[in-house]
Amino acid sequence: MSKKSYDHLFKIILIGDSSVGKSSIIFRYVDDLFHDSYVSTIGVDFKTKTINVNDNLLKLQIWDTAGQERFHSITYSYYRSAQAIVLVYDVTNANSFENISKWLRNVDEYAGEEKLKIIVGNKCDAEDLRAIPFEHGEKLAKKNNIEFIETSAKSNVNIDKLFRNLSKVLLEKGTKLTPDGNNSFKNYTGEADYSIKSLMSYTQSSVNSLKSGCC
Ligand SMILES: Nc1nc2c(ncn2[C@@H]2O[C@H](COP(=O)(O)OP(=O)(O)O)[C@@H](O)[C@H]2O)c(=O)[nH]1
Ligand SMILES: [Mg+2]
Repeated sequence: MSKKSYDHLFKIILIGDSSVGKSSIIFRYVDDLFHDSYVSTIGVDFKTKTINVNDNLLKLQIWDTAGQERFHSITYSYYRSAQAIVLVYDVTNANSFENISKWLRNVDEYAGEEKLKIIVGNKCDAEDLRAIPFEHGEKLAKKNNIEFIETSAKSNVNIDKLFRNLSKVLLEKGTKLTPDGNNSFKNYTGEADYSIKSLMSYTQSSVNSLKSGCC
């Protein structure tokens, strides 16, 4: 009889235009590798990493997208079982930033229910080529009431923090958010359905630590 090797399983998916660095972020996080020229297709749909957060073993199943990105249409089935959605753009590519709004609409349309979301501006190491200032990313995220962080898969900036803090929020949701519990989430209404559906309104206060700059 095998004992479960983790306490919680969280599914996190990365979406965004092609070439923004989604696969690179996952590679860096899971394998601590970076490929400068070309990141080959992962070959499987997800990679897993088990981390310890507050004495809980969390198994993160991190899903990549390959190919579908250019259609801006990831299927409902891809979104529905995820607990968290990471929307990635490339700070050196204005188009990829403008398309974040499309990706957000896509999530609203297909995810079915509210998910924990975060906008990620990747490639913040490439300061010379930067097209989107940090503040623009921050403003877009604020407008949509979701969190924001800049990362670099290349220089390994904020990659660990991105997943660790997402995991903390997911864990808090699972372990602390009870109808009569003394939770730290603002706007909590005390509804019986305190599952992930209600999470998004609370994330503003609970993941403030995600709000940090980059390079
Ligand atoms: N400078 C820089 N380049 C990156 C970074 N992340 C990815 N890249 C490069 O951007 C290209 C596309 O990356 P990839 O992970 O395949 O993007 P995906 O299509 O979103 O999965 C590759 O040439 C990577 O080496 C980063 O943080 N900084
Ligand atoms: Mg890829």
